[in-house]
Amino acid sequence: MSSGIRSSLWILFWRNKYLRRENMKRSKLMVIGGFLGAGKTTSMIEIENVLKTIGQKVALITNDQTAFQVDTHYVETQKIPVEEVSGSCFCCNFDKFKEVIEKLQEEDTHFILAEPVGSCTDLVSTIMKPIKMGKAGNVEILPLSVVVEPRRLMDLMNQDTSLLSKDVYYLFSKQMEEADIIILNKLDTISVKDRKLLKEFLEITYPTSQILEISAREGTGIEKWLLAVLCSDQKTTNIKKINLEYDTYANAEAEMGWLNANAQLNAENLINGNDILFDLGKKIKDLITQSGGEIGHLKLFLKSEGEASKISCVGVNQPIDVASEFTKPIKNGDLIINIRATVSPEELSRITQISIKRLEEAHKLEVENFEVQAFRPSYPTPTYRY
Ligand SMILES: Nc1nc2c(ncn2[C@@H]2O[C@H](COP(=O)(O)OP(=O)(O)O)[C@@H](O)[C@H]2O)c(=O)[nH]1
Ligand SMILES: [Mg+2]
Repeated sequence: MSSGIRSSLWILFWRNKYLRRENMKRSKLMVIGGFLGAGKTTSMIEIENVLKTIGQKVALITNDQTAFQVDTHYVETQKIPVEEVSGSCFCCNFDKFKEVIEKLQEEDTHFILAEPVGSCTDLVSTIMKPIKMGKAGNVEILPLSVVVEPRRLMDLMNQDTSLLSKDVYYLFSKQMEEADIIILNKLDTISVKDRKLLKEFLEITYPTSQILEISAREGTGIEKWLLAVLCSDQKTTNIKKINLEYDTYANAEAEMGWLNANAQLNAENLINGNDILFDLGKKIKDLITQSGGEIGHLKLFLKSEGEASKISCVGVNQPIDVASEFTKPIKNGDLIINIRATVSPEELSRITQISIKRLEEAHKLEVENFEVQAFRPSYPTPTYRY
């Protein structure tokens, strides 16, 4: 190829790239915050289900302090495009968050749904305002929604600190204070009377937030939420800068031990993957209860031959919830464990090791290539804070 042709092609390439950028539709970015186990991931999957019916291309961004995220793998099994920011929260690793947003924009994603770490707050100052100011490129930022679980809200309302400390409830309350829209989730789990009580409490305590009610599990209230988000005015949303005591916030975050692990399971004979996962979850839950801790969110995920099983537990007094199951027996699989609980990282590692060992003995299987990361979240140091 002559150098003339080569340089013409080069000019054409850059011209097309420029024109593509110019004509590229702005992606909408919806950030969904909320405490551990409130139902953020479940809600995002439901939102994607609604948006795809009108031809919208949707992608999710998951976030965690470290690798091996159950949410990412679970969303993938739902056949939804997903990107992960791991190693720190969006606010403390804004550059990575920006990189992922730009990648999804390049892929012509109409709607990006992003879930910050469940123990994160101060999102308006550290995420929403920087994005509004163009720090993550040409993306349209939608109002901040914060999902809330009725049981935790009831404890906050009753000032009941028997499960979580005052500092954790401070963080939980700050999450709602900065929200444009507070989403009271899991309506299917509460009585009409409690629903009324909680809604009134939210309206009185957070008078500048819009309160909506959903059941992400049943898919109710999702369209109304989307309507509220899309009818909002950019000028009057994402503006609630909270007065946040960072030392108390950091203490609250660090009260939780964090454990992420992955491993391979190999069985001698065919086994029931659903039973295995449930057994493991039950053992971990029992040991956390015995050690006097509260579970923020315990998630287990097992994948084998294109199928997966996922279970979750969001409190020592809460049941183990099965989100998806295998339809046939398995012989091996990839296991991911995510635990956030008010237990030291060392204790969480010990609990996990014991539970794995018992699983091997009870089900005649081997757990191999076991990798574990256990720690307490470090002091939050946001990239931007406006
Ligand atoms: N009953 C009920 N359970 C729900 C609902 N939404 C989420 N969950 C369950 O709550 C647990 C935590 O949900 P998840 O979306 O992972 O929470 P996240 O940590 O906020 O992302 C899972 O077991 C979900 O199946 C709901 O509307 N009703
Ligand atoms: Mg989640």
